[in-house]
Amino acid sequence: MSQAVKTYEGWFAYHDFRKIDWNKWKSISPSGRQEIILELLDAIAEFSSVENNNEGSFGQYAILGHKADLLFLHLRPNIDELNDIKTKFNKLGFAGITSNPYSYLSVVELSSYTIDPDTDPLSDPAFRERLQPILPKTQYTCFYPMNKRRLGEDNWYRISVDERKKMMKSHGVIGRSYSGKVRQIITGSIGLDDWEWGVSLFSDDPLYFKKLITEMRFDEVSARFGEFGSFYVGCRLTNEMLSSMLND
Ligand code: 76R
Repeated sequence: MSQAVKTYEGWFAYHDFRKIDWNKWKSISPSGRQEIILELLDAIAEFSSVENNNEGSFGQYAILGHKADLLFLHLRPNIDELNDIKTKFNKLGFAGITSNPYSYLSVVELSSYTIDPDTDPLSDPAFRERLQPILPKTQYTCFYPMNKRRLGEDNWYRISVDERKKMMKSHGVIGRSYSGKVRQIITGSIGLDDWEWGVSLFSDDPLYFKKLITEMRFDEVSARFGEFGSFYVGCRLTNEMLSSMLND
């Protein structure tokens, strides 16, 4: 039996993907639409206010393609708050003109593969910041869920800890070569959602997503063990951009 990896958990993450029913939206009177937008912006102000006291983080994005139109991304210390957020959002007038094609529940996770066993990560402020991250204010985001394969010789969960460490080191070296270009937040979701991890990437240039992910595909840990779900790419929305997206 191989040894489980020690992990450190931080804030819980709720990726709430929404699709807008534009016909329904256009059937509402201009003043009714205005009311709904104002109510939505009020809720958004409340969602983002947690960042002021370091009690969570919030981001909103316009999603490209047919899979969704919007992503509301919440980080909070516990899932009770995420549940309250869900209920609050669903009571908004805006929720009535959207559907919920996808969502993802996970928790910010750092694994001990590349951490010196003699350090106490929890007393390190930089480490805390990685477990309780304020979402980067980059222009673009990319989200996808993934698994580590369990098939014959390619069973991640039967590989020795030393071998996994070696592979994760090489993975980290590729990742760090994108330092300053791509920020990643890895969230663990074993027992929380359908895949084992959520990968949330942030960059000011979407081509870096393609280049980084391509490079990782050729690295052993992704080439042998990576299994991926659907990809969602979004543009960060300011409140003004969100209002003008909804106004005609
Ligand atoms: O060295 C370190 O301090 C951190 C090293 C590191 C770990 C342990 C690291 C670095 N990652 C780690 C863990 Mn990662 N990561 C992904 C993907 O598309 C793919 O092929 C995989 C999706 C990307 C794009 C990515 C990016 N990483 C993990 C884990 C958990 C594994 C486990 O516990 O078994 C997963 C699932 C995963 C997946 N990784 C980095 C990056 C980037 C950009 C870095 C450098 C980050 C930095 O320097 O801050």
